[in-house]
Parts: sequence; structure tokens; C-alpha cells
Amino acid sequence: MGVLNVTPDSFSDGGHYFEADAAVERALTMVDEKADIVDVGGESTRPGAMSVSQNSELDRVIPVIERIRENSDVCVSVDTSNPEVMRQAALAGCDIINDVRSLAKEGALETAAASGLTVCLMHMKGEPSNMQDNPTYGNLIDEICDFFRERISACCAAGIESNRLVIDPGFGFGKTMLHNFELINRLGQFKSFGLPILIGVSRKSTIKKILGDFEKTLKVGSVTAALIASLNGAKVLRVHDVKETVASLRIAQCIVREKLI
Ligand code: 7PJ
Repeated sequence: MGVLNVTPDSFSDGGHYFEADAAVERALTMVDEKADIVDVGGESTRPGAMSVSQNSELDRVIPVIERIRENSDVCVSVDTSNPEVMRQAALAGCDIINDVRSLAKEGALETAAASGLTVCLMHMKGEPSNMQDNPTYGNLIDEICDFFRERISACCAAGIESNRLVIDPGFGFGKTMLHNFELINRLGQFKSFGLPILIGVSRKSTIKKILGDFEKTLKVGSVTAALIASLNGAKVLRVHDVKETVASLRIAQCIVREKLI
């Protein structure tokens, strides 16, 4: 899953892709680099980010989704918590709703159910404005599993069958660096839900804190963490560096399957 930020304050690409043209071009480049999914997001959820109005979120993401759809068959996801954005994204040809708030906003469950789309449920402790204020857990994995159980049953009750669900433990969303290490290390424990596991580690602050905020080290750190997540059971990796991640996964698959692929 390639990340396509269409936010002017996006921290990882400096907002260079706010222009719709550049965003569509970047999406198609990621498709060439073998992204299976392009994740289009118009709300920055970096810690402490400002919230965005519905109209500006719609203006940012809908034209980009429409134009990706016109130019490619790639699976498109929309990174949003806003039901109206979900609804219009579905009409524009989007395939997946990726909601860091797991359909908690009013009307989101109903809208997602009616859309018929696949939904990614992500764990976040708190809200982007406060989630990094000393997050604590009794047992990290148990607490996230409890959260998934609750959201999966809310989805089922709203008519979203489990074959439309993907789960994501939310690396960096209300977690310390140690929590993030534990998440990746114990990712296999989430397999018991029988749902595909998605994870996004790419260029997040945990990696920056270890290696520094430099283009090359961020890439290497992100690819390394993504690869370990994949080996531990992640089926979808949300990444900025598609080409490098695909190369890394390919080497891993050659080794795991003991054949040239
Ligand atoms: C994630 C996301 C993630 C899912 C963002 C960033 C912040 N969606 N949207 N999982 N992160 N499902 O890219 O650093 O980890 S936005």
C-alpha cells in the first residue's frame, strides 16, 4: 500500500503532492513500482496536527481518486474518518475505507456498511492531538485485541461482514517507542482474528528517533521494520518507499520459499 498524502502539511513529503496533478502522477509512479493499493489521505493525523474541514478534505481527495481511477485499475483506499468523504470516495471508485478512528465518528459505520467497501480498522489510543501524551497500557496486545473485538462486533451489528475487514494495530498512534517495538515483535498474536493485518511504520517518529531524520536512513529503517512486520504476519504494508519495500520483500520471499521469484 503506497501512501499518497494530499495534505499541505504532510510531514513526510513536505506537502509536495498537494497539487492534484502531482498527486496523480505520484500514484501512477507507485503503481509502476508495484504498489497493489494506493492510500489517498487528505487529513493529516501526525501527532498534534490541525483538523481539516470536510470541504477541504473533499476538495483534496475526491478529484485525485477520480483521476487515479480513470488512469489505473489499482486498488484505491481513502484514509479518512469522515462519513461524507467515505461516501463520495466510494462514488468516485474507491475500493477501501482506511479509518484510523475505526468508524467511530457518527454515521461512519452506517456509511461504510452501505458503501459495500472493505474497511481497515486501526487501533489508536486517544486522538492525534493528545495521543502521544505519555500513553500507558496494562497489557498492550490484550488492550488492542479488546479494541478489535469491540469494533469488529460494532461492524457486524452495522451489517459489515467480517470478510470486508482488515485490522491494523496502529504503529505510532498512542504508543511509545517500546510499545511500537512490541507491536511489531508480537504482530503474530493478531492472526487469531483470522483477518488480514495491515501495518504502517513508514518514516514514523520511532524510526526517526533511532536513526535521525535523513532521507536515506529513514528509507532503510522503514523498509527494515516493514520487512520484519511482513515476516511476522502483516499482509499489507503501508509505505512511502514502494520500490525499496518491494525489493526487500522479494529477497525475503526468495529466501522463505527457497526459489527465485
Ligand atoms: C496509518 C494510517 C497507519 C493506517 C496514517 C503517517 C500517519 N492508516 N494513516 N495505518 N498512518 N491504516 O503516515 O505517519 O499506520 S497517517
